Amino acid sequence: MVSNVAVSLIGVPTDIGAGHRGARLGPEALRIAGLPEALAARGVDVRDCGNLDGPVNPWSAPVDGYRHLDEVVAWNRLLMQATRRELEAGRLPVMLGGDHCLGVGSITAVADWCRQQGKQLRVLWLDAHSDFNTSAVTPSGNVHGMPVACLCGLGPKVLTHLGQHSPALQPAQVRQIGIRSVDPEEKRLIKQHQVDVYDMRYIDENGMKRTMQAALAGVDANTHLHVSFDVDFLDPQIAPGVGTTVPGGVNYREAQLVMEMIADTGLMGSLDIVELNPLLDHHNRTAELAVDLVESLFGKSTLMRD
Ligand SMILES: [Mn+2]
Repeated sequence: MVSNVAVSLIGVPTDIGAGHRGARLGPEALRIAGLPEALAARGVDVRDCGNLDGPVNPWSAPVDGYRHLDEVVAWNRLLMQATRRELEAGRLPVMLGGDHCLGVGSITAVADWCRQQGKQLRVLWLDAHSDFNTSAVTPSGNVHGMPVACLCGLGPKVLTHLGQHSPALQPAQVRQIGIRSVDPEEKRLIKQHQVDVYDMRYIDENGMKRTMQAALAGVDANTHLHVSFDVDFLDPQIAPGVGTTVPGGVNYREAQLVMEMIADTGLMGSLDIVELNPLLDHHNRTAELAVDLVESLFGKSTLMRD
């Protein structure tokens, strides 16, 4: 049970970096699925900051390898500022996305904050994809496939230099879990930059407990854990409401274990919930599942313990 935690929900209703429209409805779907009430029931002090208000999605073709780069930057700058504000207020920011390009803004703010506070930052990237594309190798130009690369200094200067330091992150600070779809050139980049990837085969062979022990190895009381939860991490059979479903994902029990093992550390300092697309969902069940898992992140156990 997490207590004395103050959480700020930051809605970011945009699909500016995605290949399908609809993730802009994610924040409302998470609220309707009862996220604020569920956290309050855990004893969490919840403040819903409402939604950020950024540019509309022009739904235009890529220019120089990026779709909607100006708008992507505008949304990420707004989110970075909002995230920093909540961190400075001593609160745990929870970003309600929106697509995963927004991870640049939230994590840049968190990285700046951790540097300032002398904290070690570890990013857990729960995702079907590595999101390590660059304009040179992206098949689509959709920036939601690029945030990890941007955070590690590969990408357009407007995104790699969003915060006070560039790069915001070193690849060694990132652990990717659930990966099962990586573009060929992206794979080369991941290997070159030595990103620590726990793909589905690793999970199949080692089990989720050992996977999480490996991903959490080396964290200590001075670690700030940032969890970037792309809903496509989950198997599409249980989480159909995302634009980029990939079969063979994490099942319900595995996902619960991931969340509970993160909660057990007591180190989570910030969270993204991204890529939920209610237009592709069935009766909001994916949002309800996301809320269920976030409850576990905040200490609700499915097991007969404490
Ligand atoms: Mn993603």
